[in-house]
Amino acid sequence: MKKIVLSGIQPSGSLTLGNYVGAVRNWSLLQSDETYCYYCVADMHAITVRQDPVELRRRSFETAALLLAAGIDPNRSTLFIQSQVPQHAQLAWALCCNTYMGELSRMTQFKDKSASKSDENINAGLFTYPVLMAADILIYQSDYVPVGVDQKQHLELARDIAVRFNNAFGEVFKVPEPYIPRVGAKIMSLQNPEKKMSKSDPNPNGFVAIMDEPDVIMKKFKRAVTDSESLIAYREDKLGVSNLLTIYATIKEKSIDEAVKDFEGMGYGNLKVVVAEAVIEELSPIQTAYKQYLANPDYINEVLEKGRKQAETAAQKTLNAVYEKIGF
Ligand code: ATP
Ligand code: LTN
Repeated sequence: MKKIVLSGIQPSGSLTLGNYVGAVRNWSLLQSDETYCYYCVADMHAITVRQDPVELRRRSFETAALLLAAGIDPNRSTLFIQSQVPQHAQLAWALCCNTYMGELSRMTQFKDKSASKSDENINAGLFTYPVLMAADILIYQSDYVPVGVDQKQHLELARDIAVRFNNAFGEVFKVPEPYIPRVGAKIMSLQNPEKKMSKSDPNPNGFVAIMDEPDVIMKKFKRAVTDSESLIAYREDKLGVSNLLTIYATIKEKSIDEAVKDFEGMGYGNLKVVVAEAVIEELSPIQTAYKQYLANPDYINEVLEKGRKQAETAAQKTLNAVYEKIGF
């Protein structure tokens, strides 16, 4: 019996180094003879923030191309667009009716994302977002969900919902486990190392996009905020420097201690250049592959159509069981 892996990413901007290190890199590494993976472009999650329709469609497509370029193999994994598999939305409703307002109010992502808005401008989708995410996960009977640490709370909620539903109606859902990298689970903004690197950051200097040109990547790292101590160490009060060390360690597959040793005796100027070079080297083959995939849109459409069919078949099975239990 293969373990089922599922994850998703929103097409809400250009994929960042944070998305790559915290999640997508693991998506690719998790493909093995012992697993079967479902990876989705979460366009339904993206519309919790107003999107331009033409742009959203283009970005969903490009995100799929980037996932292929980052190593998602459509012969071993199902790659699909969330909105093309309507069972997710159908299950989400059933789960909504088994989720408490109190639970959703405690979600830190909701609190953060709604903090800047007045009450009447907060849409209900932003509030029920984690229920749709639970549906994404539970509908495939997933064992593991590779995500960055910012999604841990949503995953715990998905587990709670699964257990609650199973207790009320009988065993239907497998209870999933998060799969969070030990190092690199939260890459911070290069401009404000107290904030996570985010693709919807209005300041592009805060994030490195996977498709940024080498000179842009170098410039962004050179401008990265550090501190005035001039000591390369991994410490809680040195968030900027620690973030650079984390990026380097994950990409080079080294421990933090080994990373610190590599920079012994160097200054911040050198640190920034060496980290930037490591990032440029890591992203270069992905960038090349991405351009090749985009030049062949028919192939991407074929992959997504195959993915849609495979996902739909698996999803419908769980949905049937749920509908049976509920009394539909
Ligand atoms: P947005 O800024 O639009 O909220 P995002 O950049 O947070 O988007 P998501 O699509 O919400 O990206 O996340 C996709 C995956 O990337 C999730 O598993 C998430 O945990 C991970 N991720 C996002 N940002 C980071 C980060 N800075 N460090 C590590 N992992 C991250
Ligand atoms: N909400 C996630 C993206 C996402 C996801 C999922 C992650 C949508 N559906 C299912 C894991 C499993 C985020 O990263 N913001």
